[in-house]
Amino acid sequence: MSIRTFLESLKAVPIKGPIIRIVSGNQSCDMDSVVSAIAYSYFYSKKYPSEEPFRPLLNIPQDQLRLRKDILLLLESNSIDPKHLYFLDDVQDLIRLLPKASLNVALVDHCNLQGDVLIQAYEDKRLDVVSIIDHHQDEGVFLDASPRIIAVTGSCSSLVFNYWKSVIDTVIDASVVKLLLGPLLLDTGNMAQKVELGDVLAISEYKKILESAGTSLDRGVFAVNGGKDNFQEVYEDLKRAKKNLDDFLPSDIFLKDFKLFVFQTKGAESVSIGFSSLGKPISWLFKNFKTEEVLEGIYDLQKQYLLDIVILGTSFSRGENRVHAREFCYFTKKAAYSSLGDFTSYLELNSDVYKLKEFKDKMKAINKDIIFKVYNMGNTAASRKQTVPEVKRVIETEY
Ligand SMILES: [Mn+2]
Repeated sequence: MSIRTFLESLKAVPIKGPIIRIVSGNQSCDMDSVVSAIAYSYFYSKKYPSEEPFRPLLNIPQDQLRLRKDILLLLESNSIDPKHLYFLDDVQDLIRLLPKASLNVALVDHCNLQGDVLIQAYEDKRLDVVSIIDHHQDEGVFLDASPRIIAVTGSCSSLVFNYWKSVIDTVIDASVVKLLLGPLLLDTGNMAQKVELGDVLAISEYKKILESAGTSLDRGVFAVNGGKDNFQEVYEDLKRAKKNLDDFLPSDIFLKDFKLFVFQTKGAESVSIGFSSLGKPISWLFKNFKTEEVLEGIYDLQKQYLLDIVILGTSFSRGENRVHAREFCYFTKKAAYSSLGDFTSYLELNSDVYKLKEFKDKMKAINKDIIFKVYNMGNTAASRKQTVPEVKRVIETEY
Protein backbone atom coordinates (compact mmCIF):
# COMPACT_ATOMS: atom_id res chain seq x y z
CA MET A 1 0.00 0.00 0.00
CA SER A 2 1.35 3.45 -0.88
CA ILE A 3 1.86 5.96 1.89
CA ARG A 4 -0.76 8.24 0.36
CA THR A 5 -3.44 5.53 0.25
CA PHE A 6 -2.57 4.56 3.81
CA LEU A 7 -2.96 8.13 5.14
CA GLU A 8 -6.22 8.64 3.27
CA SER A 9 -7.71 5.44 4.65
CA LEU A 10 -6.49 6.28 8.15
CA LYS A 11 -8.27 9.61 8.14
CA ALA A 12 -11.43 7.92 6.85
CA VAL A 13 -11.70 5.78 10.00
CA PRO A 14 -13.37 7.75 12.80
CA ILE A 15 -11.63 7.92 16.16
CA LYS A 16 -13.77 6.46 18.91
CA GLY A 17 -11.52 5.54 21.80
CA PRO A 18 -11.36 4.48 24.57
CA ILE A 19 -7.69 4.34 23.57
CA ILE A 20 -6.46 6.84 20.99
CA ARG A 21 -3.04 6.14 19.56
CA ILE A 22 -0.87 8.98 18.33
CA VAL A 23 2.71 9.19 17.11
CA SER A 24 4.08 12.68 17.51
CA GLY A 25 7.17 14.48 16.27
CA ASN A 26 8.72 17.32 18.22
CA GLN A 27 7.45 20.86 18.63
CA SER A 28 9.73 22.40 16.02
CA CYS A 29 7.77 20.27 13.55
CA ASP A 30 10.70 20.06 11.16
CA MET A 31 10.83 17.58 8.30
CA ASP A 32 12.53 14.94 10.45
CA SER A 33 9.70 15.05 12.98
CA VAL A 34 6.93 15.03 10.41
CA VAL A 35 8.33 12.18 8.33
CA SER A 36 9.41 10.13 11.36
CA ALA A 37 5.81 10.30 12.64
CA ILE A 38 4.25 9.42 9.29
CA ALA A 39 6.67 6.53 8.72
CA TYR A 40 6.16 5.17 12.25
CA SER A 41 2.42 5.25 11.73
CA TYR A 42 2.69 3.51 8.36
CA PHE A 43 5.05 0.80 9.55
CA TYR A 44 3.07 0.07 12.71
CA SER A 45 -0.09 -0.58 10.72
CA LYS A 46 1.85 -2.64 8.21
CA LYS A 47 3.13 -4.87 11.01
CA TYR A 48 -0.09 -4.91 13.03
CA PRO A 49 -2.90 -4.33 10.48
CA SER A 50 -5.72 -5.32 12.79
CA GLU A 51 -4.59 -3.19 15.75
CA GLU A 52 -5.67 0.36 16.53
CA PRO A 53 -3.36 2.52 14.36
CA PHE A 54 -0.96 5.21 15.57
CA ARG A 55 -2.08 8.45 13.92
CA PRO A 56 0.71 10.83 12.86
CA LEU A 57 0.55 14.13 14.75
CA LEU A 58 2.29 17.33 13.71
CA ASN A 59 2.89 19.08 17.04
CA ILE A 60 1.79 22.54 15.81
CA PRO A 61 -1.51 24.26 15.04
CA GLN A 62 -2.51 23.50 11.45
CA ASP A 63 -2.19 27.12 10.31
CA GLN A 64 1.54 27.06 11.08
CA LEU A 65 2.32 24.41 8.46
CA ARG A 66 2.47 27.22 5.85
CA LEU A 67 5.74 28.37 7.48
CA ARG A 68 7.47 25.11 6.51
CA LYS A 69 7.85 25.31 2.77
CA ASP A 70 10.26 22.37 2.56
CA ILE A 71 7.69 20.08 4.17
CA LEU A 72 4.92 21.36 1.91
CA LEU A 73 7.16 20.63 -1.09
CA LEU A 74 8.03 17.12 0.07
CA LEU A 75 4.39 16.28 0.82
CA GLU A 76 3.23 17.70 -2.47
CA SER A 77 5.82 15.84 -4.53
CA ASN A 78 4.67 12.66 -2.79
CA SER A 79 0.98 13.48 -3.45
CA ILE A 80 0.21 13.73 0.27
CA ASP A 81 -2.45 16.21 1.23
CA PRO A 82 -1.87 17.83 4.67
CA LYS A 83 -5.58 17.32 5.39
CA HIS A 84 -4.79 13.63 5.80
CA LEU A 85 -2.47 14.37 8.73
CA TYR A 86 -3.29 15.34 12.31
CA PHE A 87 -2.48 18.61 14.08
CA LEU A 88 -2.71 20.01 17.61
CA ASP A 89 -6.17 21.36 16.79
CA ASP A 90 -7.33 17.75 16.20
CA VAL A 91 -5.89 16.57 19.53
CA GLN A 92 -7.57 19.43 21.39
CA ASP A 93 -10.90 18.47 19.76
CA LEU A 94 -10.43 14.80 20.65
CA ILE A 95 -9.63 15.56 24.27
CA ARG A 96 -12.71 17.70 24.50
CA LEU A 97 -15.14 15.53 22.51
CA LEU A 98 -14.08 12.19 24.01
CA PRO A 99 -13.77 12.98 27.71
CA LYS A 100 -13.37 9.32 28.66
CA ALA A 101 -10.73 8.48 26.07
CA SER A 102 -7.05 8.33 26.88
CA LEU A 103 -4.07 8.88 24.62
CA ASN A 104 -1.26 6.41 24.00
CA VAL A 105 1.59 8.36 22.48
CA ALA A 106 4.71 7.28 20.63
CA LEU A 107 7.36 10.01 20.62
CA VAL A 108 9.67 10.32 17.63
CA ASP A 109 12.47 12.90 17.21
CA HIS A 110 12.14 13.86 20.91
CA CYS A 111 12.11 11.87 24.13
CA ASN A 112 9.94 13.91 26.48
CA LEU A 113 6.51 15.49 26.04
CA GLN A 114 6.54 18.92 24.40
CA GLY A 115 3.80 21.53 24.24
CA ASP A 116 1.11 22.41 26.76
CA VAL A 117 -1.69 20.40 25.07
CA LEU A 118 0.08 17.04 25.53
CA ILE A 119 1.68 17.96 28.85
CA GLN A 120 -1.71 18.99 30.24
CA ALA A 121 -3.26 15.70 29.07
CA TYR A 122 -0.44 13.87 30.83
CA GLU A 123 -0.98 15.82 34.04
CA ASP A 124 -4.69 15.05 33.79
CA LYS A 125 -3.71 11.35 33.65
CA ARG A 126 -5.20 10.99 30.19
CA LEU A 127 -1.94 10.34 28.37
CA ASP A 128 0.75 7.66 28.42
CA VAL A 129 4.00 7.63 26.49
CA VAL A 130 4.26 4.09 25.16
CA SER A 131 7.30 4.23 22.88
CA ILE A 132 10.22 6.48 21.99
CA ILE A 133 12.56 6.63 18.99
CA ASP A 134 14.86 9.64 19.15
CA HIS A 135 18.31 11.08 18.46
CA HIS A 136 18.39 13.87 21.08
CA GLN A 137 19.99 13.73 24.52
CA ASP A 138 18.19 11.15 26.66
CA GLU A 139 16.08 12.98 29.25
CA GLY A 140 15.77 9.77 31.26
CA VAL A 141 11.97 9.73 31.42
CA PHE A 142 9.31 7.20 30.35
CA LEU A 143 11.74 4.38 30.97
CA ASP A 144 9.03 1.73 30.42
CA ALA A 145 8.39 2.85 26.85
CA SER A 146 8.83 0.05 24.33
CA PRO A 147 10.64 0.31 22.06
CA ARG A 148 12.75 2.99 23.75
CA ILE A 149 15.49 3.70 21.23
CA ILE A 150 17.67 6.77 21.76
CA ALA A 151 20.81 6.83 19.65
CA VAL A 152 22.96 9.29 17.75
CA THR A 153 22.09 9.58 14.07
CA GLY A 154 22.04 12.53 11.68
CA SER A 155 18.33 11.98 11.18
CA CYS A 156 15.82 10.41 13.54
CA SER A 157 14.00 9.09 10.49
CA SER A 158 16.90 6.63 10.01
CA LEU A 159 16.28 5.17 13.48
CA VAL A 160 12.56 4.84 12.77
CA PHE A 161 13.22 3.04 9.49
CA ASN A 162 15.95 0.77 10.87
CA TYR A 163 13.78 -0.28 13.79
CA TRP A 164 10.76 -1.13 11.68
CA LYS A 165 12.88 -2.76 8.98
CA SER A 166 14.10 -5.18 11.64
CA VAL A 167 10.51 -5.94 12.68
CA ILE A 168 8.73 -6.12 9.32
CA ASP A 169 9.50 -9.06 7.10
CA THR A 170 7.57 -8.08 3.97
CA VAL A 171 8.58 -5.80 1.10
CA ILE A 172 8.62 -2.08 1.94
CA ASP A 173 6.80 0.21 -0.49
CA ALA A 174 8.97 2.69 -2.41
CA SER A 175 6.57 5.54 -1.61
CA VAL A 176 7.52 5.54 2.10
CA VAL A 177 11.20 5.49 1.17
CA LYS A 178 10.74 8.55 -1.03
CA LEU A 179 9.34 10.34 1.96
CA LEU A 180 12.07 9.10 4.32
CA LEU A 181 14.83 10.35 2.05
CA GLY A 182 13.71 13.97 2.55
CA PRO A 183 14.76 14.38 6.22
CA LEU A 184 17.77 12.11 5.86
CA LEU A 185 19.28 14.24 3.10
CA LEU A 186 18.29 17.56 4.74
CA ASP A 187 19.70 16.51 8.13
CA THR A 188 22.96 15.22 6.67
CA GLY A 189 23.50 17.64 3.77
CA ASN A 190 23.08 14.76 1.31
CA MET A 191 25.18 12.43 3.47
CA ALA A 192 28.05 14.94 3.87
CA GLN A 193 27.71 15.90 7.56
CA LYS A 194 26.55 14.42 10.89
CA VAL A 195 26.35 11.02 9.19
CA GLU A 196 26.29 8.06 11.58
CA LEU A 197 26.14 4.32 10.99
CA GLY A 198 22.33 4.31 11.32
CA ASP A 199 22.06 6.81 8.46
CA VAL A 200 24.40 4.78 6.26
CA LEU A 201 22.42 1.59 6.89
CA ALA A 202 19.17 3.37 6.11
CA ILE A 203 20.25 4.95 2.86
CA SER A 204 21.68 1.74 1.50
CA GLU A 205 18.30 0.07 2.12
CA TYR A 206 16.47 3.04 0.55
CA LYS A 207 18.55 2.72 -2.60
CA LYS A 208 17.87 -1.00 -2.83
CA ILE A 209 14.12 -0.49 -2.39
CA LEU A 210 13.93 2.30 -4.97
CA GLU A 211 16.01 0.37 -7.46
CA SER A 212 13.98 -2.81 -7.15
CA ALA A 213 10.77 -0.79 -7.49
CA GLY A 214 12.16 0.35 -10.84
CA THR A 215 11.79 4.05 -10.12
CA SER A 216 13.22 6.24 -12.81
CA LEU A 217 14.98 9.56 -12.31
CA ASP A 218 12.50 12.32 -11.92
CA ARG A 219 13.18 15.75 -10.44
CA GLY A 220 10.96 16.44 -7.44
CA VAL A 221 10.81 12.86 -6.18
CA PHE A 222 13.77 10.74 -5.14
CA ALA A 223 14.66 7.97 -7.56
CA VAL A 224 17.43 5.52 -8.39
CA ASN A 225 18.04 4.17 -11.86
CA GLY A 226 20.84 1.76 -12.73
CA GLY A 227 22.75 2.77 -9.59
CA LYS A 228 22.48 6.49 -10.38
CA ASP A 229 20.41 8.70 -8.13
CA ASN A 230 18.98 12.22 -8.34
CA PHE A 231 19.37 12.83 -4.60
CA GLN A 232 21.60 15.90 -4.88
CA GLU A 233 19.20 17.92 -7.00
CA VAL A 234 16.13 17.00 -4.94
CA TYR A 235 18.10 17.77 -1.76
CA GLU A 236 18.93 21.20 -3.13
CA ASP A 237 15.28 21.86 -4.00
CA LEU A 238 14.24 20.95 -0.44
CA LYS A 239 17.01 23.03 1.11
CA ARG A 240 16.06 26.03 -0.99
CA ALA A 241 12.41 25.65 0.05
CA LYS A 242 13.43 25.38 3.71
CA LYS A 243 15.43 28.59 3.53
CA ASN A 244 12.77 30.47 1.60
CA LEU A 245 11.46 33.22 3.88
CA ASP A 246 9.67 35.22 1.17
CA ASP A 247 6.51 36.93 2.46
CA PHE A 248 7.34 36.14 6.10
CA LEU A 249 7.39 38.67 8.91
CA PRO A 250 9.79 38.26 11.87
CA SER A 251 6.91 36.78 13.90
CA ASP A 252 6.54 34.05 11.22
CA ILE A 253 10.29 33.47 11.07
CA PHE A 254 10.53 33.02 14.85
CA LEU A 255 7.64 30.52 14.84
CA LYS A 256 9.00 28.50 11.92
CA ASP A 257 11.47 26.44 13.95
CA PHE A 258 10.56 26.98 17.58
CA LYS A 259 10.85 24.88 20.75
CA LEU A 260 9.71 25.60 24.28
CA PHE A 261 11.64 24.43 27.35
CA VAL A 262 10.92 24.76 31.05
CA PHE A 263 13.87 24.43 33.43
CA GLN A 264 14.10 24.76 37.19
CA THR A 265 16.46 27.09 39.02
CA LYS A 266 18.32 26.03 42.18
CA GLY A 267 15.50 27.70 44.09
CA ALA A 268 12.96 25.48 42.25
CA GLU A 269 11.61 28.35 40.21
CA SER A 270 10.34 27.43 36.73
CA VAL A 271 11.91 29.31 33.83
CA SER A 272 10.15 29.19 30.44
CA ILE A 273 12.54 29.47 27.54
CA GLY A 274 11.54 29.71 23.89
CA PHE A 275 14.26 28.79 21.42
CA SER A 276 13.88 29.78 17.77
CA SER A 277 16.38 28.57 15.19
CA LEU A 278 17.08 30.87 12.23
CA GLY A 279 18.97 30.29 9.01
CA LYS A 280 20.01 33.97 8.76
CA PRO A 281 22.20 36.22 10.90
CA ILE A 282 20.70 38.81 13.25
CA SER A 283 22.09 41.54 10.96
CA TRP A 284 19.82 40.17 8.20
CA LEU A 285 16.76 40.68 10.40
CA PHE A 286 17.63 44.32 11.08
CA LYS A 287 18.47 44.91 7.44
CA ASN A 288 15.24 43.46 6.09
CA PHE A 289 12.75 44.58 8.71
CA LYS A 290 12.05 47.61 10.83
CA THR A 291 13.34 47.40 14.40
CA GLU A 292 9.72 47.53 15.59
CA GLU A 293 8.83 44.51 13.45
CA VAL A 294 11.72 42.50 14.89
CA LEU A 295 10.74 43.44 18.43
CA GLU A 296 7.08 42.78 17.75
CA GLY A 297 7.99 39.27 16.56
CA ILE A 298 9.86 38.64 19.80
CA TYR A 299 7.08 40.11 21.96
CA ASP A 300 4.46 38.01 20.11
CA LEU A 301 6.41 34.86 20.87
CA GLN A 302 6.98 35.89 24.47
CA LYS A 303 3.29 36.58 25.06
CA GLN A 304 1.98 33.56 23.17
CA TYR A 305 4.12 31.09 25.15
CA LEU A 306 4.51 33.11 28.39
CA LEU A 307 8.29 33.08 28.08
CA ASP A 308 10.83 34.36 30.58
CA ILE A 309 13.60 34.21 28.00
CA VAL A 310 13.45 34.20 24.21
CA ILE A 311 16.56 32.73 22.56
CA LEU A 312 17.32 33.15 18.87
CA GLY A 313 19.96 30.73 17.59
CA THR A 314 21.23 31.59 14.12
CA SER A 315 23.22 29.42 11.70
CA PHE A 316 24.49 30.90 8.44
CA SER A 317 27.62 31.41 6.37
CA ARG A 318 29.49 34.69 6.54
CA GLY A 319 29.11 36.41 3.18
CA GLU A 320 32.73 37.39 2.65
CA ASN A 321 34.35 33.97 3.19
CA ARG A 322 31.45 31.46 3.26
CA VAL A 323 32.64 30.30 6.69
CA HIS A 324 29.86 28.77 8.76
CA ALA A 325 28.92 30.85 11.79
CA ARG A 326 26.41 30.78 14.61
CA GLU A 327 25.00 33.45 16.90
CA PHE A 328 23.42 33.19 20.31
CA CYS A 329 20.95 35.96 20.99
CA TYR A 330 18.55 36.39 23.88
CA PHE A 331 15.81 38.68 25.06
CA THR A 332 14.36 38.89 28.54
CA LYS A 333 12.42 41.31 30.67
CA LYS A 334 13.82 39.76 33.84
CA ALA A 335 17.01 41.48 34.91
CA ALA A 336 18.14 38.36 36.76
CA TYR A 337 18.70 36.57 33.45
CA SER A 338 20.63 39.37 31.76
CA SER A 339 23.87 37.57 32.61
CA LEU A 340 22.77 34.25 31.09
CA GLY A 341 25.43 34.43 28.35
CA ASP A 342 28.25 34.90 30.87
CA PHE A 343 27.87 31.34 32.16
CA THR A 344 27.55 29.42 28.89
CA SER A 345 31.27 28.61 28.59
CA TYR A 346 30.61 25.65 26.30
CA LEU A 347 29.17 27.95 23.62
CA GLU A 348 32.35 30.12 23.53
CA LEU A 349 30.41 33.36 23.14
CA ASN A 350 32.27 36.43 21.93
CA SER A 351 31.57 39.88 20.54
CA ASP A 352 32.73 39.21 16.97
CA VAL A 353 29.11 39.48 15.79
CA TYR A 354 28.61 39.41 12.01
CA LYS A 355 28.04 42.92 10.60
CA LEU A 356 27.50 44.26 14.13
CA LYS A 357 28.51 47.76 13.03
CA GLU A 358 25.46 47.91 10.77
CA PHE A 359 22.97 47.42 13.59
CA LYS A 360 24.89 48.51 16.67
CA ASP A 361 22.92 51.75 17.02
CA LYS A 362 19.62 49.87 16.80
CA MET A 363 20.78 47.49 19.53
CA LYS A 364 21.80 50.40 21.71
CA ALA A 365 18.37 52.00 21.36
CA ILE A 366 16.59 48.71 22.12
CA ASN A 367 18.73 48.03 25.18
CA LYS A 368 17.68 51.26 26.85
CA ASP A 369 14.38 49.62 27.81
CA ILE A 370 14.88 45.87 27.65
CA ILE A 371 17.60 43.24 27.66
CA PHE A 372 18.46 42.05 24.16
CA LYS A 373 21.91 40.54 23.69
CA VAL A 374 23.64 39.21 20.61
CA TYR A 375 26.85 37.15 20.63
CA ASN A 376 28.90 35.36 18.06
CA MET A 377 29.20 31.68 19.01
CA GLY A 378 32.75 30.34 18.88
CA ASN A 379 31.54 26.76 19.19
CA THR A 380 29.96 26.51 15.75
CA ALA A 381 29.50 22.76 16.13
CA ALA A 382 26.83 23.33 18.79
CA SER A 383 23.38 23.32 17.23
CA ARG A 384 20.21 23.67 19.32
CA LYS A 385 20.59 19.99 20.28
CA GLN A 386 23.77 20.88 22.21
CA THR A 387 22.97 24.49 23.10
CA VAL A 388 19.79 23.69 25.01
CA PRO A 389 21.44 21.29 27.51
CA GLU A 390 24.05 24.00 28.19
CA VAL A 391 21.35 26.59 28.87
CA LYS A 392 19.61 24.06 31.10
CA ARG A 393 22.82 23.50 33.05
CA VAL A 394 23.26 27.26 33.53
CA ILE A 395 19.69 27.77 34.75
CA GLU A 396 19.98 24.82 37.14
CA THR A 397 23.35 25.76 38.61
CA GLU A 398 23.71 29.55 38.40
CA TYR A 399 20.22 30.81 39.27
MN1 LIG B 1 15.64 15.36 14.32
